Amino acid sequence: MQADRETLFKRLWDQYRAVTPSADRIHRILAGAEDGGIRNDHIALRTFNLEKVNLDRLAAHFTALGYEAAGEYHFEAKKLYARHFEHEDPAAPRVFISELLVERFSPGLQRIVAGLVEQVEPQAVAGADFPCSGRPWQIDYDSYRQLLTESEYAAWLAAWGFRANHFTVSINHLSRFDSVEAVNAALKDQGFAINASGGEVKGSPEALLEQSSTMADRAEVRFSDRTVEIPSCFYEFAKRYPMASGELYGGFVAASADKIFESTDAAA
Ligand code: OOG
Ligand code: NI
Repeated sequence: MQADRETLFKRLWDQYRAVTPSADRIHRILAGAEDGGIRNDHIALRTFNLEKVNLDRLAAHFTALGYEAAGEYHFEAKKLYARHFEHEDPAAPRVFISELLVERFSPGLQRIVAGLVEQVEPQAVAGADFPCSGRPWQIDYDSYRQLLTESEYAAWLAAWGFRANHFTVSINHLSRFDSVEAVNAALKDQGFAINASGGEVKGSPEALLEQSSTMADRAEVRFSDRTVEIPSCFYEFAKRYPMASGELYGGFVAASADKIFESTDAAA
């Protein structure tokens, strides 16, 4: 079972790195000499809430590996619902899965998304590699642009499909940095853009979670009619604080997550 989990996370990581050249550079900056010392706090995946590919379908791959459903989160303005999943092994990253509430969008967006999901083979969704299977549909550039006018999330998902959209370094497990501010300063010094939506540090010690993220790298996507460079994936940094019990808080903070989603927006 653990071997299966390691295989899935290795595939997710390799798939993520392939379109996120910043990831290796950031690893080197944060871990320094003691490489291998990076602990992942969580990863995140995105999907549409249509039956064939919804949050539960993605989550099934993680619950099969021993993960259990934990917190749930609502994002009214972005029209998203999310849950996070935890594993009893503290070395296993949490998994944050969100889904777009497709029925709340225009008939035009609903039509495009239905056309994408129609192309998905149900056997592919059940396959062990589904969470890192990438984009199981064809999409033309105009449809991508149309989705972008209503939902950046919808457009990103339509272009990139099923993959980790970010990995998250656990600052609690770093030895050279102990705050989100210090991580941000080191990365900015090296020329990385930090997501400033809602402030460069999201959350607070009182909220028991502080987070920051880079703005996504850019990578080429092959649309059915042309190849275009668009935002790909980003890196996140999280520091958790102890609850009254002394145990580190394990959940997410919706107000912060709302801004982290914007890390895949095209840079302003
Ligand atoms: C997930 C954004 C939320 C967090 O840590 O709060 C998040 C996404 O961009 O898909 O990762
Ligand atoms: Ni995150």
